[in-house]
Amino acid sequence: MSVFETEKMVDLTVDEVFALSRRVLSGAGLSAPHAEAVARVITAGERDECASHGLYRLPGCVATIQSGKLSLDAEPAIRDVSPALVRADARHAYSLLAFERAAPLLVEKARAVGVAALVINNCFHFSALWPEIERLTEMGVAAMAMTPSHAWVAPAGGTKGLLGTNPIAFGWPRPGGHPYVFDFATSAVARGDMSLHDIAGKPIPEGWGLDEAGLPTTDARAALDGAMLTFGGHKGSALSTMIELMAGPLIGDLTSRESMAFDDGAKAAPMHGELILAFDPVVMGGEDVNVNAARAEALFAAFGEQGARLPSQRRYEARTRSLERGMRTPKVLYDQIIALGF
Ligand code: NDP
Ligand code: PYC
Repeated sequence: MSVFETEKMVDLTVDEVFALSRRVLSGAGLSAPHAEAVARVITAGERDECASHGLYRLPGCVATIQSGKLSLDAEPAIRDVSPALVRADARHAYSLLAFERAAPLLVEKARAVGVAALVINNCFHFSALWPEIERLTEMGVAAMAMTPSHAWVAPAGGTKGLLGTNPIAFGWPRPGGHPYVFDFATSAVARGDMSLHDIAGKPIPEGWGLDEAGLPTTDARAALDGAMLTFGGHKGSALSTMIELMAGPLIGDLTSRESMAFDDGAKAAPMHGELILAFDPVVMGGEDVNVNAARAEALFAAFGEQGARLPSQRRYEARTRSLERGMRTPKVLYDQIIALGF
C-alpha cells in the first residue's frame, strides 16, 4: 500500500504512464531505444503498484541523466563468451536495454546446455528485477537475478553502510498462468520505500535502520543518513554479501562500496554489474517435464489450502486492476514530474 494513500491522486492509464515516462526520458536526452526500455519498466512498476520502483523513479532517472556520468545512447555490446555464458557490456548506459538485447541468447543457451548465465557489466541500475524475471519465465525457463547497489546497509553486527540493498529475484514458469516470482531487497526494505516513508513523514518499523550514532531508529531520515539494516539479521547479511561477490568481483564488476566511490557524490543511480541465471526445465528435469510441472503446481496449491499467498499475487491483482481501471498516482509526484519541464 502506498505511503501516500491520503494524498490527492491523479488518474492515469497504463498507456499514459508509458507516454509520460518516454517523453520525460527522451526530453532529458536518452536515445529512443534506452528511453523506451526504461519507460517500459517504470510503467510496469506503476501498473503493478510497486510504489518504490514506478513513476517515483522518474525524477531520479533524470538526475542520473543530468549527472553527466551516464551514457545516453550507448549500444550494448553483446558477446557470446562460451556455450553457457553471454556478456553484455552496457557501456555506462542503463542496464535495461542490455538485458532486452541479450535475453534471447541467454535463453537459447539455457535450452542447449541446461543452465546459462548472462553477465551485464558497466550498467547504471535503478530498477526492480521482476520485469526481467517475468520476461525469462515467459520464454519457458526458471531464472534468478541479483545485483549490488550503493553501500547503504550495515552488515549484521556493524553500524555503517557497507553492503548494498542488493535485490535478488527468482521466477518459475507456470503452465497457463502468471509465473511464481519473488523479488526483494536483502535490506529490511528497499531504500526507495524508506525514502517514501521519509517524504510522507511516516515512522519506519524498528529493525529497518540505525541513526548516524549507530543506534536503532524509527525515523526514516535518520536511517537514510545513518545505515539501513539487512532482513533476517546475519542471514540477510550473508545473502547480501553473496550478491556483492557473485554480481561484483565474480563478473569483474564493482561492489556497492566501489559503486558509491564511482558516484563520488553525484547522486546518480548505482553503477555496477548484474548476474542473471536461466535454467531449462526440459534439459534439467528430463522427459517428465509435464509431471515435474504438475508437482510444482501441487506445491503452489498447498499454499492456498492454508490461507497463505504466493509472492507477486498482490502485484498480479494490482496489474489486473490497473489494466481495467487505470492507476491512481499521487498528485505530488505527478506535479514533480511535470515540473521537470519535459
Ligand atoms: P517487498 O518487501 O515489498 O516484497 C518482496 C517480495 O515479497 C515480493 O515478491 C512480494 O510480492 C513478496 N511478498 C510480500 N509480502 C508477502 C506475503 N505476505 N506473502 C508472500 N509474499 C509476499 O520488496 P522490497 O522492498 O524488498 O523490494 C522492492 C523492490 O525493490 C524489488 O522489486 C527490488 O528488485 C527493488 N530493488 C531494487 C534495487 C536495485 O538496486 N535495483 C535495490 C533494492 C530493491 P508482492 O509484490 O506481490 O507483494
Ligand atoms: O530501492 O534500494 C533501492 C534501490 C537501489 C537502487 C535502485 N533501487
